[in-house]
Amino acid sequence: MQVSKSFRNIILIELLMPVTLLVFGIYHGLMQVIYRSGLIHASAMAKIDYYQGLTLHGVINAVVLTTFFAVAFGHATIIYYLKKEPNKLLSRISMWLMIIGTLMAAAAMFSGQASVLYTFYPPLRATPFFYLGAALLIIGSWFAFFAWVKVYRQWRKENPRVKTPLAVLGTIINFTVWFVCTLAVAYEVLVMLLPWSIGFVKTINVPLARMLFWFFGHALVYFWLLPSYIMFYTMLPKIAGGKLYSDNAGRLALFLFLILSVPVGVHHQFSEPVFERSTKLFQSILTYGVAIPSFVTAFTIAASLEYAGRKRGAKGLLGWTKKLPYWDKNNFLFAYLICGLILFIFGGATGIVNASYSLNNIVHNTDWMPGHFHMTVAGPVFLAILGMSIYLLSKLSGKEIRYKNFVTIVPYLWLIGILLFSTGLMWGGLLGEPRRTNLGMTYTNPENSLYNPEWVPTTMLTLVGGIIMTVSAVLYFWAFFATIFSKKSFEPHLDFPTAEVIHEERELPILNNFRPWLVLMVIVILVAYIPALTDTFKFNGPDAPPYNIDNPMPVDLNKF
Ligand code: HAS
Repeated sequence: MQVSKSFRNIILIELLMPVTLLVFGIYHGLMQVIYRSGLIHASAMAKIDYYQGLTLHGVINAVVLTTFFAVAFGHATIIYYLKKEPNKLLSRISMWLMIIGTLMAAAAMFSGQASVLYTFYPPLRATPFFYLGAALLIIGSWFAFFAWVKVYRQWRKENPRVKTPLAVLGTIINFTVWFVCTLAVAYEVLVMLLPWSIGFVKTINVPLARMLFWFFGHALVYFWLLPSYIMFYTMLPKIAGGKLYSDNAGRLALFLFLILSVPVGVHHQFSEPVFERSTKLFQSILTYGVAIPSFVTAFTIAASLEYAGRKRGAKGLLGWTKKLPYWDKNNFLFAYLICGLILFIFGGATGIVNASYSLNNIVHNTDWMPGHFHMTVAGPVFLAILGMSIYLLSKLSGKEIRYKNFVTIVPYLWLIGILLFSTGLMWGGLLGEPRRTNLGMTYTNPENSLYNPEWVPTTMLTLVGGIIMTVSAVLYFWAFFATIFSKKSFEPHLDFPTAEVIHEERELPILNNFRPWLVLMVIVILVAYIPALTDTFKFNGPDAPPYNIDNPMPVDLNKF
């Protein structure tokens, strides 16, 4: 279908800007494995300090890239499936707020005044520009959502009997979760961190700030994940050569995310004494609950892929796995989505380990954790973003993708890289290797009295994985930027491969109505978070003064 020039530009800018920043994000990822393996024993490289690089890596890859992509992909799905364009003014305001916010946060990080990692836990303190930038990025994404709600309501009025297209349902659910969870982080940033960072207030309630962060932080991971789920349900069966096994299953999974994505944040804080055991137990149970929509997805998508494989002539129990279009250059999206799914089998399993209160005690704050989350956010999420970004870039700019061989091989290299990298991290984690630590300065430096030879093979394996991932990313950038700089060769348009369903299922009104799910969402959040909130006031201890990452003394000591 045709898309107006202004929307084509909005989407293309929202894809181009984060992919360009990603060059720095990937570079700092490589630096992490180099520092930690002990290949260098330094606290900084090219005047960028270890924690500054780690902050750039986390914020660019996990916050900027994912938010921009979710908005760009959201615009594309709304326009394509509703055949209507959202309000242009709101969409432009959204884009500019996100760009300005990102530039402010980037300037703060590059200047070394915001080395607070992507979780920006107080009492670590950043310059106010960082917090303002983060707030603008989030608020900008809300404007896009407001524009979609408006256009969706119009569409609903005009099509009262038509089922909401699955991709649109997914987009609206995703941004509802996002809107609700970002209210908490907006409060944390604007009401707590910003005045404290400017110096208007001297101290901060650390447990409250962390709780508000994780209210946002775990829902954030599903905000990253749902665009990939939209692709798994609506596009993957088609590009695999088959059909979707169950549309109702997809709707159910998406609605379950609406009620269960937010009220699980305390599972990141199991080791914090501020929460009562009952608060932790309840959120731990809900965490097992939020794995259910992913199990539903695993079975539905596996059944859809099996159908595709059998249609391609597969025989036997597992013959279908060999008949899928793994190496089809003209259908490269398949490779990105299947590699993401394979990684998510391990990412999901390790998440379930984390959810157990007792097992969590062993792995929390060790390298197990980045091992887990690179098989989720750097697995299905990142690969779907890469695949879809170059796909949309080509369609909306009217340029043929250059170096399709590279584009097709990227996800397989990435898959191998992540498998080695995460195995190294998780193996190290089980041996007590700490996360967020420049191991090369001490534990992996034979000259240092703290040297621990047990962590040499683990960090070396992580290094090999990290190098393969970097090679894969370089090939992707090569193809992406070569495509941008190539000549236009066809009329720009928007087109998504969209799967039909295998059999028409009975229409269940509950799966086409947001209201009951929204009510349930509010109830579950209140039940899970009222005790958590009360705990942070009951057991919080004295408020904390600000610190910088490189100094164990509070900032501006004279004042405290
Ligand atoms: Fe997690 C920590 C629990 C999912 C990301 N998680 C993190 C952090 C991040 C993160 C970034 O309970 C660290 C934050 C920090 O900096 O401290 N996580 C879970 C659970 C799930 C889960 C239960 N996490 C994710 C996703 C993420 C993500 C998704 C990003 C996108 N996570 C935790 C916990 C912690 C945690 C604790 C805190 C730990 C601590 O102590 O700090 C579940 O949602 C997972 C369910 C997934 C499945 C897998 C389904 C499999 C599918 C693939 C099927 C394959 C097919 C292909 C069909 C049940 C869908 C077959 C075809 C062939 C050809 C083979």
